[in-house]
Amino acid sequence: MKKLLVVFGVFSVWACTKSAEQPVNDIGPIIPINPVTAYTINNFSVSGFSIPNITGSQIQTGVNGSISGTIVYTKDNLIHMVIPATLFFNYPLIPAIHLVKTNGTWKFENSYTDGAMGAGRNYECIDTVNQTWVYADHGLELSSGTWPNGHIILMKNNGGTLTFSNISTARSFYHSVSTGDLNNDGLKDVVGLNMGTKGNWYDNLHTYIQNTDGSFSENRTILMSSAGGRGAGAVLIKNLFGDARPEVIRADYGFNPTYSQPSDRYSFMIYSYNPSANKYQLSKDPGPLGVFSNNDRGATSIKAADFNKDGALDLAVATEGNNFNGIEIWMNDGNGNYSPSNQKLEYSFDQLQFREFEVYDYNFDGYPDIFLNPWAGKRFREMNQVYMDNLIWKNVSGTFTSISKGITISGMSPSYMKVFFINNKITYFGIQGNVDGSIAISEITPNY
Ligand SMILES: [Ca+2]
Ligand SMILES: [Ca+2]
Ligand SMILES: [Ca+2]
Ligand SMILES: [Ca+2]
Repeated sequence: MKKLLVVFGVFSVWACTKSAEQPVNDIGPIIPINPVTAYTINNFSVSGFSIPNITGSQIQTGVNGSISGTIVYTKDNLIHMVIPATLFFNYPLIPAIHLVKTNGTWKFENSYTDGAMGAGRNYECIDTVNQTWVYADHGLELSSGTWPNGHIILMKNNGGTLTFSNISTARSFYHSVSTGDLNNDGLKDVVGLNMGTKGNWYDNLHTYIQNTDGSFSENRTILMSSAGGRGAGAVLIKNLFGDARPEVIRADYGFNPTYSQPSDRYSFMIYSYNPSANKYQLSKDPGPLGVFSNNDRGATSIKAADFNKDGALDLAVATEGNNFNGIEIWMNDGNGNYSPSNQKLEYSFDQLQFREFEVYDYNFDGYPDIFLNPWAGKRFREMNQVYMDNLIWKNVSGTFTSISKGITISGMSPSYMKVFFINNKITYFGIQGNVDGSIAISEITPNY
């Protein structure tokens, strides 16, 4: 049905354009169909607002530094944008900025001190109906002094306003977060992955079980991921195998003392629920199969999708390293055994930096495609131009490929771009904070 609507929509545009130029009863020479529009763009400026005790210049730096945390979602037919602005290396913390698109234009709605984050590093929507989101905040990376660390934060929509509250109890360097029903009570729980904590809970994975009143309680026993010193950078909760409970995937970051060669220190582990033990236990540890083939790398995010349409969920893992970021695809053999495919997307920093990526089947062919959220590099933008072709990794019948449509947008140089799928259409949001405290938003719909 979705596919039908899209095809019809495109056809309507052609039909309109054509009939405007050539009456239907004109039997003349065949006129070529007008070229399909490469993209549409709408530019906005959100200005004339202020945030208490924050200067325009701080809003500029803060907005431009929030590539990891900015989200866009729709609720009650309005499009919302939340920007957890951050100076990243120094105080003050900046209240989270809430923008809403009403009557076709973006407007400042409010700012929230409770939503001030040092670095909103990762997020997931825990409730799509109410648009409740969970954030992983790792806190400021102060240029001097002790890093304060941050919290797992719950963001709720209440009518037109937002509320923010801490799920976690002790401040930690939360780098990744995911949600799923671990204890099978119908309520989604939260696992935050930390790379250091101020408290005494030294597990990389902090599990918080949702209570019936919507609050969360820490649970240190249902999922213990003591991993012999293996650092971790990303977590995903997803039902990979065919039982009632989701699995928890924890991807390595940093040194793995189990492996002896510098080239094979990285991998991931999968935890599954064991009914007899009534807790999650390590079920798959694919080992050093060579995906993270340099010893300077670590995982920054994981997504699961059936990339080759064989019915078994595969994994896409983003990694970062010294002058490197990329995505690698691990295939599921159908029995939950994962092995790295030869499909890799690799960029040096001067080429393209992104944080992170989305998986979405934009052309509804059943093969999920990958979209990057870029913030630097000449394959993203150069000389006031943005190169849209490099932001999609198209899945053609299970094989990822770049596109060469030549979709280049001139006259813009956003600080970063984030992709979301609004009404089933790819929408890239180019974001740029300005020194007067205004925020420029470009909404781009590429015709990939
Ligand atoms: Ca639960
Ligand atoms: Ca399962
Ligand atoms: Ca598959
Ligand atoms: Ca597709």
